Amino acid sequence: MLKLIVGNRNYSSWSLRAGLYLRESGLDYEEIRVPLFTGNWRDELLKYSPAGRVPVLLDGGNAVWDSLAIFETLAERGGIGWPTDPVQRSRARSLACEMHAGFMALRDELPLNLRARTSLPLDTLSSACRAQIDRIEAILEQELGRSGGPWLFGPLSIADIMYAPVVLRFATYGLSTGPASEQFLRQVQSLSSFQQWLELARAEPETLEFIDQRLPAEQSPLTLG
Ligand SMILES: N[C@@H](CCC(=O)N[C@@H](CS)C(=O)NCC(=O)O)C(=O)O
Repeated sequence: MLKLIVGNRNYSSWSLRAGLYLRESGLDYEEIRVPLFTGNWRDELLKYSPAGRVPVLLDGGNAVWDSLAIFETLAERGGIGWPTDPVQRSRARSLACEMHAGFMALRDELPLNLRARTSLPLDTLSSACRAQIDRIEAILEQELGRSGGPWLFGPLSIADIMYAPVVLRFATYGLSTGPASEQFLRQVQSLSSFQQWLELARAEPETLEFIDQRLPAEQSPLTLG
């Protein structure tokens, strides 16, 4: 059976993507959690993948690491793939790669923290981060406008999986970024796979101070969200 190695479900955005991908693809698999930054997590991860990062897919004796490699591999086996139209497909691939390789300020300043809710004024963010938020809104607005929804290219595709965590970050930090982000957020939250993941995230015992400290002191992520 396929095995998927994931990190902390509350904090790891790449694990979330892979978890959504496998659940939505309806593939039979087992999830193994290695909580990052906890105990001997690094040694534990290195047992599964030389890259030492999550997610990792174990397919018998074969390890597939890095999210896009996992999605491409499983798309060949009936998992969620790309739009069928070649032009749409190349756009979807471009957007997926843009997410995979970029948005660093946004990642640094708005770390994933699914169970937390706070309100972060936009002017506390760097101009690079604000420009990246604007870029996300523009992407979502353009693609949802073009496809008519419910997902970026109509049916759920790898591109949607790539953009799902970013709107969840906007929800955590109470950022009102625009109607397209809000529409896309509602769509992600409507997935039973996401609700299941969130429930597991809420039940995780560990907290990561360097992420939680992004929240005002009086707001504990364990009691909010
Ligand atoms: N390019 C990788 C990124 C994976 C990644 O950075 N995962 C984070 C968790 S979200 C991780 O394993 N961090 C461990 C570390 O920073 O050493 C992918 O697409 O899967």
